[in-house]
Amino acid sequence: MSLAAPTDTAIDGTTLRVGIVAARFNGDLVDALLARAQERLAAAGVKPRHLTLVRVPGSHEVPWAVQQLAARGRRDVVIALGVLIGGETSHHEMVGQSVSYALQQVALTTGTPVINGVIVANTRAQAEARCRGRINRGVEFAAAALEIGTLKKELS
Ligand code: DLZ
Repeated sequence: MSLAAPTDTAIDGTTLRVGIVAARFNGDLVDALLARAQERLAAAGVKPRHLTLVRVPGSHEVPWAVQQLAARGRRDVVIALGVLIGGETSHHEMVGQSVSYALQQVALTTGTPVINGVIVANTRAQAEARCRGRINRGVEFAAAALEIGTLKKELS
């Protein structure tokens, strides 16, 4: 764990149904996030047959696919993964904000918790550090999914 995130490390994920939506844009970095998240889920006992992975072109398309997986309570939690990197404009910030808002809307309208694993970075170096460097966001996203997915089952 890269930060002292207040997550419960003793969660049993053997019955948890998890959806993951991963963007293809900046695919090498998204794949690094995905690999770290999947390792953490597997370590908690999440079964491969309970894990659904959907790929979409870019971060902008992530919320729609998350909504498809989250609808009708078919998953206990959905993790959204993407990497937005700044260029000459602030386009990445604008997309990052709209994606963040949309993901929260999906969670609130479907009742299925959504983990916002879309990294918004100003430079590729910042993104690298968060996806496959010293800051292990993939593990953090998975740990958050285990905790909130379990809570969703308990409260349902
Ligand atoms: C077009 C675009 C750009 C410039 N940058 C990124 C990025 O850094 N990260 C990302 O996930 N996607 C990017 N995209 C693609 C958009 O998210 C989207 O797929 C396209 O605009 C098509 O709707």
